[in-house]
Amino acid sequence: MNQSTLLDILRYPDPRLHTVARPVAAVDDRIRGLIERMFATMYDASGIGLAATQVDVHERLVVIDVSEERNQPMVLINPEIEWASPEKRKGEEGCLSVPGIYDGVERSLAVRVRALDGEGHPRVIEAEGMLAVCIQHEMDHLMGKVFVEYLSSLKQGRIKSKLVKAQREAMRS
Ligand code: GNR
Ligand code: NI
Repeated sequence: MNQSTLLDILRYPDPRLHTVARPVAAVDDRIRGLIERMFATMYDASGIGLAATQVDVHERLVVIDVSEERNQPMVLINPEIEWASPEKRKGEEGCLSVPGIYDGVERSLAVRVRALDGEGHPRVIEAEGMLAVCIQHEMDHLMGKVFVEYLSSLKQGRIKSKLVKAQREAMRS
C-alpha cells in the first residue's frame, strides 16, 4: 500500500469535525476508492474504526476492524441505529482525531444497525462489546460529534489546549 493512498486525519478541535454528514447517494467507483483509502489510513494509524468525517469527507460512511488480527474489515454506508440496548456501560475510549487522550464514555451495551455494505447491499448488524462501542463512536462522528463532547467542559478545555499546543509544536519542528 503506497503512501499517497493515505488520507490526512482531522485533529480536534478542528471545526470540520462538527460537520453533519449527508447520505452516500450511490456506491460507485469514487466511494469504493474512498473505502480503500480509509482502510489504508485506519490500519496505518492502528485504529479500530474511521469515519469519513475524520478525513474531511462529509458523507455517511465508516470503516471498522475490531479484530486483533486486523483481518475483519467492515464497511457501513448510510448506517442507521435500529435499536440500542437500554443497558449502558462506561468504557475507556480514544479517537484518532484526539491523539493521546483516553477517557470514559457511557454507551449502549448492544446495538442493531441497518446499513449498506461495501458492495451496496443492505445488511443488518447486531453488535455487542467493542464492536458496539466502535459503531456508536463512528456514528457520532457522522453526526459531527467527537467523544470528548461527553466529558465535562473543564476536561474539554484542557484537551483543546493540550492538542492545540502539540500541533503548534509539531508545526515548528
Ligand atoms: O482506534 C480507535 N479506538 C477506539 C477505542 C475505544 C473506543 C473507540 C475507539 S474508535 C478509535 C478510532 C477512531 O477514532 N474512530 O473514529
Ligand atoms: Ni474517533
